Amino acid sequence: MTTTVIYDVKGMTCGHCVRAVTGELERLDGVTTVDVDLQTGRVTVTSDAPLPDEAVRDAVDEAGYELAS
Ligand SMILES: [Cu+2]
Repeated sequence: MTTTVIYDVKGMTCGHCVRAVTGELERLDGVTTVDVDLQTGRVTVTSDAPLPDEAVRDAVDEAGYELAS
């Protein structure tokens, strides 16, 4: 079942940040697309199955940013 969730990521300021976050999230099992809106910090992640919150949080952390809320 395809799932789309929008996350708020703090601290992204440029295209490099976008690529870092996108790259880490794309490595998660089942993720098909990652779309980052730099202006708003909104990250839209589509996956084949629901993603564990913890996995998403760790991936964003790994990229060097922070998941809001
Ligand atoms: Cu940057």
